[in-house]
Amino acid sequence: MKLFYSPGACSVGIHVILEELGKPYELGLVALKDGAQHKPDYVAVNPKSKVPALLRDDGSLLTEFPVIAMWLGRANPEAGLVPKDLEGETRCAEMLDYVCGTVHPQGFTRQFRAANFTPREEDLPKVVEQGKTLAKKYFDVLQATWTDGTWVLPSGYSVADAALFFVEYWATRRSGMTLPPHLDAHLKAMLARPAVQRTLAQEGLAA
Ligand SMILES: N[C@@H](CCC(=O)N[C@@H](CS)C(=O)NCC(=O)O)C(=O)O
Repeated sequence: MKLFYSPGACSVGIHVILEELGKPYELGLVALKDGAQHKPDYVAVNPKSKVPALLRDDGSLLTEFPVIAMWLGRANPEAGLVPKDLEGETRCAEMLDYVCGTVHPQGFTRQFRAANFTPREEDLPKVVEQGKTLAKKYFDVLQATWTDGTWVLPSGYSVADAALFFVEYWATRRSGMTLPPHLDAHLKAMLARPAVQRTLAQEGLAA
């Protein structure tokens, strides 16, 4: 398997899952800061020009964070990273979808790629502010609906934790935000995991 990633991008969550699984994989660097996602060699691999993308051993490519995360979890049941019961799996998918479909694009893409949201240069600071306001609102929803314990699911650590991790990491390391208590404790618990520490070190990111 080969993970196409960019340091500190949302692909860091899939990188964490691969480290948790402990099976061999390769990393393919797609440096977003250099626009590598639009260069022909990567577009030939992933026409969507996004990371993460996972090249599987059969040569097929998977894209979209929630799908890659669920596939890795389901393909490696012994790791216990996706609940086996219907309710647990559904709640796991619910968090993946919220993080990747709402918190990431509406909260953080607004902050990091404000120009995607307005053609008017004078509006860029407002878009960034709007992103921060939305991200705070989404984190407050997660705080208010937190079930029990350290991890996203009451049944224990899952791929949903790796998804929540990347937006918590962005919030605190890139956006200067303060997380509400459950999320702050969650981020600290994530940072204490050896798989997360290896991932951050491999991507050259601060713990
Ligand atoms: N829907 C995709 C979104 C992935 C995404 O937006 N990735 C960002 C990095 S965090 C990216 O590749 N951005 C490059 C660009 O937009 O040009 C998913 O969930 O995997």
